[in-house]
Amino acid sequence: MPHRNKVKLAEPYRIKVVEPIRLLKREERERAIKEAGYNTFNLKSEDVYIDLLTDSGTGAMSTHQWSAMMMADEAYSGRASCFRLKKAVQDVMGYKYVVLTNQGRAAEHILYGKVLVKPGDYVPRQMYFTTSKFHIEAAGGTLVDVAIDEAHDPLSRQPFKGNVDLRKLESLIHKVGVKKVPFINVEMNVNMEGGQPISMENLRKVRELAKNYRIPVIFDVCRAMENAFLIKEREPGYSEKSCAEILLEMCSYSDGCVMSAKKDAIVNMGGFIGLNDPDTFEVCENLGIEYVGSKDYGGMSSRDMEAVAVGLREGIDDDYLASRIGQVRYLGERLSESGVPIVEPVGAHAVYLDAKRFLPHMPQSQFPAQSLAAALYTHSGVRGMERGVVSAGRDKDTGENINPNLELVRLTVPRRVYTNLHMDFVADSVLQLYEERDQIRGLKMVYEPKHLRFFKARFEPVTNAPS
Ligand code: P70
Repeated sequence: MPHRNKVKLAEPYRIKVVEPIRLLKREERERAIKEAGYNTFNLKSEDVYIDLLTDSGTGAMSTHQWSAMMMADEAYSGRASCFRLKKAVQDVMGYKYVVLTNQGRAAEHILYGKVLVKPGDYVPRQMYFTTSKFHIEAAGGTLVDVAIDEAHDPLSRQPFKGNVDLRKLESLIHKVGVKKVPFINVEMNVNMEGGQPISMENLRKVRELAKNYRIPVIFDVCRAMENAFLIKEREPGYSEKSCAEILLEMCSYSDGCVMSAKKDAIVNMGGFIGLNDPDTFEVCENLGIEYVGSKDYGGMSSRDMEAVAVGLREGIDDDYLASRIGQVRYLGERLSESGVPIVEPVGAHAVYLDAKRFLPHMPQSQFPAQSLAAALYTHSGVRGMERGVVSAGRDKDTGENINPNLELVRLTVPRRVYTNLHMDFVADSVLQLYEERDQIRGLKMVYEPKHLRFFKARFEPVTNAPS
């Protein structure tokens, strides 16, 4: 949080509307998690006390956003709301052309799946994200991890663990040939690494390398604003710049982006593709009309668009970002000070429990992160999300489970929703659970959807009988 005369500033807002929550009794929570197949995605949200499943679409909107929604122009075509949103994207991120979608994965479907990736292609990206990987693979491509080695090590305290390993990137291009690399995909504040930022220096170098090979660079900017704040804090030469200036420079090193507005733009629904090339824009806009909605709304109502337009400008405010990231850090520091194993350094949008070190007695075949997320809910009504072997899915060629090095439970903090007392409750509960960690039992999967299995998979506790 920012300081004034060494006194920590409070949140830059006051709360006008509240949403009651309550903690169910232990027996009720046990019943709820069993009925949910030990998958926190399957829980009813009214059975959850503190919901840290995701920061996506769960933020609290401001008075400015709510009042802008009243000004929405819901005409079919030529909507004023559409122009306001496109102008906001141009002002805040600098992309010339905007294709509206309903959320991030629709943008990925169109740009990655339908336009850029051909069968047999390879797409480098720091670390996979589930929906991005799905759309690249569905189009016959392969996602290749070009994250620096430190990204796979939960203990490395490198300040920019989200950096691209340029050696890995270049050797992939040499190995498969430049024609088989349709674009370089760069994520900001890399989600599956624990919310780790990429540096401006690295973005610049990726851009130079891409230029040499004439490969487009496409960013996933859903948490680029939070990444901009970490550049301001950590990278030499940026402390005097505003996050808004930093974000514009970041985006200048790309040819386009996909955006899930549900994160940094603090809305419940929305997304877009940002582009600088008019021909790619034309193709994407036409596909948008086929798949999501006509060009002036793209799957959003104008109310949604107005909220995104305002949210984009609010989300890049320095004081807001300091308070938001300060809260996540507060939770992370309370846990790490007490010896709970988490991914270091604490990310911008979430704290990630390291299930391998939390539950050293549990083999990865018993889904430690899934088991820990279920145990945390049962213990205290706090809902986190598995980000380990269940999320990683199966190898598309061998059909075997992919066993990622990072076996994590993500405690994702919604924007402007909880107070630090909520964070204290979460920290105290995780600490208590850590003391009882020997009692946490593993799980076996009893229902497995073919794709993106983590959303719907079901589990049962393993019995003590030898398997
Ligand atoms: C989360 C959400 C969404 C997301 C993302 C990045 C880096 C694209 C998207 C897709 C929601 C989610 C999605 C899949 C699995 C679990 C959770 N992330 N790129 O909670 O955007 O959801 O709008 O289609 O993080 O991290 P959208």
